[in-house]
Amino acid sequence: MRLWTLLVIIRMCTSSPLSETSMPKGSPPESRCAGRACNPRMGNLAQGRVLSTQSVCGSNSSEPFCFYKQTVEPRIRESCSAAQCSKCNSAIPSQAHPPSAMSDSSFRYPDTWWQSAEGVKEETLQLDLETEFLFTHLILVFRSPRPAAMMLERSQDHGHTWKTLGYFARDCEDVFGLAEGSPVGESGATCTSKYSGAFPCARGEVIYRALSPWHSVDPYGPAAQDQLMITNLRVRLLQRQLCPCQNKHPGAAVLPTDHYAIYDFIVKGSCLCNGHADQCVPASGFQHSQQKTNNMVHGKCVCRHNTAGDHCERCAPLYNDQPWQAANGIIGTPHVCQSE
Ligand SMILES: [Ca+2]
Repeated sequence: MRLWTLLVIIRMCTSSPLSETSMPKGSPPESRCAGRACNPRMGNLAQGRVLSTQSVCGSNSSEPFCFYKQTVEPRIRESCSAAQCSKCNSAIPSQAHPPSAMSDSSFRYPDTWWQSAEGVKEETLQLDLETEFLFTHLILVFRSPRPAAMMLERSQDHGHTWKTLGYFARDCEDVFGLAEGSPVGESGATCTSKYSGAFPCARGEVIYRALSPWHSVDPYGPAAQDQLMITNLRVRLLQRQLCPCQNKHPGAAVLPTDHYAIYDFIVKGSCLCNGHADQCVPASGFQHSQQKTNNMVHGKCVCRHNTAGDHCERCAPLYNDQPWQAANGIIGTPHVCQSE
């Protein structure tokens, strides 16, 4: 994943020399966009935004819960660590585990987490964005064992229609009736069992990449836009599973461990500017969540290359000599709009 991210960033920063004549006089300094395709920095789209869930632990009163900190599968099952117990209460800050604890900074607050109510079978986590963004990958870090089954879905029209991006299950055939790894119909989504093991019981990850690492594609081309553009992202947790250590301790079966818990919900992506901006400002309709963050990824492009619009999707007035084009992210050609 890191290599792929690096490749895309390198590609997005690739420059090609620009002749002086195509730089209009008196335009603002073009920085990283001068003479080449450019893109705003990537970040966590969930940070500073409202993430919603169906339930939260201790929403009405104090609720006891137990968990396992077993981070690796023990060589001998008998050497499993014992459960630890605590309680949650959403009215007491030190015992609250709200959805916002998943989207805070994983570096500054590595130990804050969201937790569902005890006994829920399914949960839906949803991120609603105020405009279109590019989404490249998702990383979830669980505090409970990862679900035995879950789905990732996205919308490109503010929640009117949804498409499944990925299926995750311990047994793809059994849960979804899908053969592992083979693309489903037109959507091309696949099912994987890689991220659904019961171990580790804490800090297990689920990772989804919107483009496969060997896929060479222009990030501003129509194919990538269709694959990467989102307005909403939804994760459906469909089946819980217990930490296998729970069976190894007498009496542990009755402990309250029936919940989902997640440390981090990281939605890697960027503002969508068609290769014509390296900076974005708050889009209309943006509502700041209560959490403070310096690393917001905003949605309205500060357009360069004589382009205009929230996503630099058209030429600025008086620069319509040629039809508008997205920049080319592979070879770096900026496709600057020219004056008439
Ligand atoms: Ca956190």
